[in-house]
Amino acid sequence: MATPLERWVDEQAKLTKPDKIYWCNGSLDEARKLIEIGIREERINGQPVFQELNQKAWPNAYLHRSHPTDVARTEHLTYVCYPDRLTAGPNNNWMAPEEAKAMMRKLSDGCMTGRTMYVLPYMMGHPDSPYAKACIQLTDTSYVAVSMRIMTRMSKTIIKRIGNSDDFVRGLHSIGDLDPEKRFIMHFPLENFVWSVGSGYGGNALLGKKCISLRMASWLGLQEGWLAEHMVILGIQSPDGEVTYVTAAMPSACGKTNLAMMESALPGYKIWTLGDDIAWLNVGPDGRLWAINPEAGFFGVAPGTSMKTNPNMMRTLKKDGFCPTIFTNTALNGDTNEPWWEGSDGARPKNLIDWQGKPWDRASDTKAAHPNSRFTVSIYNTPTLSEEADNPKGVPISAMIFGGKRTKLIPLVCESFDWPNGVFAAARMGSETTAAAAHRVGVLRRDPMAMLPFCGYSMGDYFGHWLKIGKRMTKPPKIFSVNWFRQDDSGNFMWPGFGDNIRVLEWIIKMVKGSAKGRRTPIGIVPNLEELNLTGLNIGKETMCKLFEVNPEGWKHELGEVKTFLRQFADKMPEEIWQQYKDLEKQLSEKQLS
Ligand code: SAT
Ligand code: MN
Repeated sequence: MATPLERWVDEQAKLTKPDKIYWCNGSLDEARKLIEIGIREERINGQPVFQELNQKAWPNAYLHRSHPTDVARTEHLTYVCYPDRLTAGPNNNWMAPEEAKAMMRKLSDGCMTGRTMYVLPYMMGHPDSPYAKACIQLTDTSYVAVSMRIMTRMSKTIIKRIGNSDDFVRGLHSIGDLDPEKRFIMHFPLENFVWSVGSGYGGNALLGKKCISLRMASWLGLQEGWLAEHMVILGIQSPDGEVTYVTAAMPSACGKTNLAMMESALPGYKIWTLGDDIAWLNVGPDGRLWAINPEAGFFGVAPGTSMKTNPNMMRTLKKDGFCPTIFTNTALNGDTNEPWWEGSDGARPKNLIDWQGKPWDRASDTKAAHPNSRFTVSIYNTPTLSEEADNPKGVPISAMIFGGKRTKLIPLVCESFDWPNGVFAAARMGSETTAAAAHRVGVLRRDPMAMLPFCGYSMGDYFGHWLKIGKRMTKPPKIFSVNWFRQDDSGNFMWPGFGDNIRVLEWIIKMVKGSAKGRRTPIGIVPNLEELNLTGLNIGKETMCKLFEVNPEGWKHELGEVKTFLRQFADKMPEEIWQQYKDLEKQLSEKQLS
């Protein structure tokens, strides 16, 4: 008798009609074989899937160039499919499940003809973790198969573990013909199923990532009482040796990865990395919040990554850790066969090939690497990997940090008064847009908890869920907002960022431990300047004061925008958040009068 898994794979094969079906075992040997196939046999758009890079300088590294229209997440083609639209909320595109399936069946009929279907058995989370989920993804490209081998814990043992059960998260993926008109990423949370056709790009195609670990998992978390969040997890070791674990949520391409691997500018501090993108958070029996990283790799933005901005990532990328590393849509040094991107170390090479494989035209104002070019690399290559990274229980979280790119208004750091006040701060978060998704760059977009593109159900219910989780904890993490990106009137960054952000983290730890008090403002508690270690920094007192200024006029304007944004969640908006809103409005008016 076939198992539910075998039957499901069989059904999908009948529809997609691959030439071959190959069940992956997750070994490193196999990953190397898949790379060979991608170099020598498989073609996408007439091009080899992989190209070997300079193995001496970049061990196990390969270059992949995507279809030129397939370079970022396509939020407008991403849907969640519940029987009713209200569950999806205004933050999601919605389609009725049967309609979505009929459309996807048409697009998928025969879409793997001439290709191999890879069956990928993998876990999100450590296999021993009670919070981990068993998943199966089908895909028709070696690029996705190898990327998933890097990003997840892939192993044939998961097939055994699933056994005769049908309790596994299903993902069906095909690059189709890469036609943007026929590209859809469909989620069926009620059926544990994600169906993606027409894109090979990370967040659209590596289904374990945003699709399963955020959109599907957030829905599951709502049912089961936990949180799936767009957060890094890090341990901050103080000079006394104690490690404090924190999470940080920031929209894509706002420096989460740099924060998770930061090299401290203050002596005696050390950052330990647990994850750079996603956290699954459960309330432990001790009343604290515990975090695991469901992933096992990094899918990071290459441009801007250098020994100056993120030395530990450069070490990670250059380490001979046996597992393949993939560069996608970076430029190439035509003389040395090394990957290159804007903001990397060293001078621009003379013979530079752009991300589409053409000689880079010096006279043009185009970038040689795509602004959303990426690396896919194993977390086990990381020199700062925390000892607790594989702890099935996860780590206890003392503080949660929320941040975005805001050139004005938002202070460098601010602690919320309590959990509900922190939920309100996170719900009104905004950020200036980046190149990680296909939309205009640099406009302010509200992005609550950095989850707007990833919350698999209405965010009104999501805020309510956060409030409920808060009530279940006896020792909830403290909630902080940060903003590394404030600019002065001439457009210069006011705070140095990167390794100097440890100064802010140090204050956060002091607040957690009760050794700093801060100063109360209507929006939360900001540091007294003497509580911040600014030794060795060349920033004037005036600038520091500006970084913590609360401008009532500016905040009133902000609140107006927040109101418009939150109103769209209508009846699903918890009353407690509106109460927070009113309290803040009142305090700002009082401040203005005083
Ligand atoms: O969504 S991706 O995983 O492709 C990258 C991101 O936007 O964080
Ligand atoms: Mn992300």
